[in-house]
Parts: sequence; C-alpha cells; structure tokens
Amino acid sequence: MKTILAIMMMLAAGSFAAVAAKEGDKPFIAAIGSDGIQRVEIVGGSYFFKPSHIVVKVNVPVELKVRKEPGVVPHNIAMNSPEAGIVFDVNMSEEPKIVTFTPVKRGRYSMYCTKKLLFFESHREKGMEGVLEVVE
Ligand SMILES: [Cu+2]
Repeated sequence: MKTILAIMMMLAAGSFAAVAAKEGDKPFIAAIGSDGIQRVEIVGGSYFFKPSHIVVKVNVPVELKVRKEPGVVPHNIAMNSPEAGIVFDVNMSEEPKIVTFTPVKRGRYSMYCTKKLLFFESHREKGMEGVLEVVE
C-alpha cells in the first residue's frame, strides 16, 4: 500500500508540472457537423480536462467523445445540470466513450471528476473541473 501511495504521489507531482505548463483555458467552440451534431473531444488526466472550457449552442445535440490519458489513476467525467438537460457520469478509459445530450438552457455548467482517494483532496478540488458554456 505504501508503495502504491508513493507511486501515486509521484504521478500527481509529475502531472502537476504538465498542468502548469499548458496554455491558458482558451474556450473551445464546438463545430456543428453536417449532420447537425456538435462534437467535442475531451481528454482527462491527473488532474485536468482538456479542453476545460467548452462552448456549445443551445438546443443542438452534443456528442462528447471522452477518453483518459494512460495511467493508473481512475477518472470520470460527470455533469449534473438537469435544468439544462445535462446529466451524466461516465468512467473514463483509454478507449473513447461517447456521451450525448441536448442542452436546453443557456448558462455555464460545471463538468468534473467525482473521484477521491482516501483522505486526499477530491480530483475536482485538484483541478479536474471544467465549464460547459451553453450559448444562443
Ligand atoms: Cu479524476
């Protein structure tokens, strides 16, 4: 157990440097395909989502393709905004998974990882949180 913790600490320290090095959170604006679906690819890792700020249009179907960076730390991506028609909780894996929904209300909604290891801060507190912005 001690060894596992030590490895996780090392991973956490390593990825922290990676997060610090990445560029600022430029909003990613979803493109609408010829089939009328807005598609976005999201990569999750310790402890980030990329992109972490996504802009989509209201009342247009959204397809998120989510996957996890290789690594032993488990991650998920969840949203709980029923008022906007967006509720899901998906375990991330290296194999991409598809999440679909249609946002029905403008606003800024939080997407986050719900994982937490023992007494440590939650992944969300460590920075695994992003914004889905729904616009007209
Ligand atoms: Cu996580």
